[in-house]
Amino acid sequence: MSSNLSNINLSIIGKPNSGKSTLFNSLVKSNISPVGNKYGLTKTIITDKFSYRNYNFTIIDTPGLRRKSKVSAFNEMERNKEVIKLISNVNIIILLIDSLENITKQDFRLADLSINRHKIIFFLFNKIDLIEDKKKFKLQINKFLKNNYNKSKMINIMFISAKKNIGILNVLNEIIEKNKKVSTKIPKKSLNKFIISLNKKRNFPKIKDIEVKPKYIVQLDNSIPKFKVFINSTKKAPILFQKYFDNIFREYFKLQGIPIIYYFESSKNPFSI
Ligand SMILES: Nc1nc2c(ncn2[C@@H]2O[C@H](COP(=O)(O)OP(=O)(O)OP(=O)(O)O)[C@@H](O)[C@H]2O)c(=O)[nH]1
Ligand SMILES: [Mg+2]
Repeated sequence: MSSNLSNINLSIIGKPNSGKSTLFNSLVKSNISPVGNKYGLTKTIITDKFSYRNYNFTIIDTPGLRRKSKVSAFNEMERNKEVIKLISNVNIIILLIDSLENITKQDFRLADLSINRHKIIFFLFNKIDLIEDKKKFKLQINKFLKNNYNKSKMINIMFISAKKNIGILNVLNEIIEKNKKVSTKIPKKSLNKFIISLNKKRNFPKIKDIEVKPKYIVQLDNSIPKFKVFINSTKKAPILFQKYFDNIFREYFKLQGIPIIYYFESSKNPFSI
């Protein structure tokens, strides 16, 4: 029976003491991975499985990632290789962040590594039970990431308490949704409809008085959202236009939190649709 289930592989990464092993244990409903307030408790990678809805999850608990300044150059290099391997072998990355600590450059670096490898990444803020005004905190975090991380539309932001079991099922449901989305093929008809609706609105950004607009979109790969976008310009698509396009495309197809790759190309015949 279980062979009919789809597989989702996920890795939990993050700083020491953020609660990775607590989350791991809560998901596999056991106490396999040691938990505690001592820094660097988990020494090796621990893997286990559980199933939820129609999915077989494989989950990997990892040793905490220390700040660069705290490890030697050699160890840092070795750890980097390990992290890249961890990221490459799964489809979902859970970056666990202690809500009482700051978001660091390392978090953004890990997100970049994941996005470049077309993985879905969750910024999971743990220990939310220790935050008094949860609503305010969530707004602050969302605003901070929007203003400080240029790929904020490619990440998922959620809040949990691994210890008090708050929000964990929400995360699993969201993982399933996002996993479905990266593997869906958008019908050609819908892509065309999107272009038509854009042309109707006609609020394209003007760059040096020239209106750059998309003419035609082709999805290149079924499993990773990769699109070739033909534009009316013979020049390289301006960054401003690329940003505008990404925003409006994600909004239309509800693709927040998914890595999307676009290739912008000039259309040979700029007057054709
Ligand atoms: N209040 C609160 N404490 C938590 C939560 N999750 C984990 N903790 C506590 O945080 C401490 C560290 O938890 P671990 O699960 O061992 O953290 P880890 O990320 O696996 O740590 P390393 O293996 O050292 O990298 C423990 O004392 C946990 O009980 C939570 O949601 N709320
Ligand atoms: Mg641990």
